Amino acid sequence: CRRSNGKAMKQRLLVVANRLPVSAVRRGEDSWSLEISAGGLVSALLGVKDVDAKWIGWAGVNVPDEVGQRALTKALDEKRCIPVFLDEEIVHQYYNGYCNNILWPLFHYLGLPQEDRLATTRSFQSQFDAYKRANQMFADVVNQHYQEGDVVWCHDYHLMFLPKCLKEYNSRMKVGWFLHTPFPSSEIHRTLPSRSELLRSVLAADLVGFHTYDYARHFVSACTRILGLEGTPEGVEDQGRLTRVAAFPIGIDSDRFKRALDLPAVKEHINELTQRFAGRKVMLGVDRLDMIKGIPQKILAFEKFLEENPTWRDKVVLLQIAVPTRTDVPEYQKLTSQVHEIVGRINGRFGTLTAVPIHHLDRSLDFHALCALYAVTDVALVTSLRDGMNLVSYEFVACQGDKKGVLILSEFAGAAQSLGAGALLVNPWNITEVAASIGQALNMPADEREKRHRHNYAHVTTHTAQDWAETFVSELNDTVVEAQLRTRQ
Ligand code: ADQ
Repeated sequence: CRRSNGKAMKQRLLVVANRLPVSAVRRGEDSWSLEISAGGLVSALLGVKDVDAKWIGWAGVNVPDEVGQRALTKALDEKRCIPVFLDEEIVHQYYNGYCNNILWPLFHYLGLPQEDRLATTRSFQSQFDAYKRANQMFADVVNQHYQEGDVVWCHDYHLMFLPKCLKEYNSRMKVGWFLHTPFPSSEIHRTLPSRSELLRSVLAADLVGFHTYDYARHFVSACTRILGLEGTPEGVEDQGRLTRVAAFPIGIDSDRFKRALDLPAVKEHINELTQRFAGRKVMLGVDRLDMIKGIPQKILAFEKFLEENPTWRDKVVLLQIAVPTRTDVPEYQKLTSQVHEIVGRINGRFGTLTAVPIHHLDRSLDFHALCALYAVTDVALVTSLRDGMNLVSYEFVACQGDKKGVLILSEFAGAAQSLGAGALLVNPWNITEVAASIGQALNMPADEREKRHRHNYAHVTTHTAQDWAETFVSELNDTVVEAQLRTRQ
């Protein structure tokens, strides 16, 4: 706490992310309805003690007129949110272009776009320019709302240019940056045309955080190999100034899941699902429909398992819930059709008149329905090809009470480093291995399931989202002091 006029004041935290945690729908010229999304990040930050958090970000809608902008700003203010207004063109170039076509696949080891080279190079530059312009617009809004003593926490690959813009406004601003995706090997990052500029702007932050130690190490290697700077055990040093680099593994608000399981409506839903799938083991996949989640690989592994284990065919069902994302992008449309085709083939092959082995839903489920599904699941299958952390694996563990289901988890998800001892780790590219792990999970003796579950449950309930946020913010406070001391020495 800070003190002002003898009164204790909470420290203000400005959380800057591409998207605000609200969905905004325009109801009239000057009226908006807002719904706050109760995701992990929101509950994490609400739970940080002695901190008064405000969000800054894009509301996800184009608001070209001033009347609409004023009304939305006012409505958001009540939710402790501050909007950054981005027009359609900049969203197209910055968000769809540079963020999602370039940085997202690259950071997940899928490489840079490889269509017509010249076209890519040309559009690459204009997309990068738009990225920098958008980051500057975020910085302008932060600067307008910043007060001495505030801490600014920037999130994710959308805002890698932001720390530099903020420090240009005010070098005493305390700035942290956290990446929610993996940071790739420096050999991958090297292929990015704007590799140095992005690294330098991230280094302007006082604290740089990643989900795992490996990502932090990759980042430090990129700074040493590409920029020729010195990596130290604490971070990266440039002309006497230290940028602290560390791992801060995120968690979930596990109590929120536990509370949901006690609700009568959720209990009823659990009973319905239990009856519906009686006599069958339930396997579950919950993912955004994205290339990185390895959904086709997962389904092919399940097919292989059914092929090799005929006695299981009418005793197991795979529920795959996939929320469509970026539905306007041809690559994502292709992925959707590919998944549908594989599911159709497998259901045609192994289904009967009364039952099919795979239930695939292209949609999001509400929180309570999701909790009920996690609770009735015997085996959760997370086969991401790369994933910063993967919270679905945590949520599944949090919702397993007496059931003590098994988690099959990709070794390429950050969560493998925290839940690795309790889960069955797999290489999602190796379909034979995943199929064998499905068999191992379904046949696992109760005492082994119990032991593995106990390990994971202890981790998920003691490394929560709130701990994650608190640790980052407190380390950010300490680090800035340390960095300033060092420059003064
Ligand atoms: P995501 O790629 O979105 O997040 P993940 O961590 O699994 O991946 O979080 C997804 C969230 O969406 C979970 O809370 C899950 O419950 C929800 N969700 C997914 N599918 C759903 C469905 N069909 N219906 C309802 N809800 C669904 C990014 C990174 C991750 C990192 C997080 C947090 O890619 O690696 O773990 O940020 O840092």
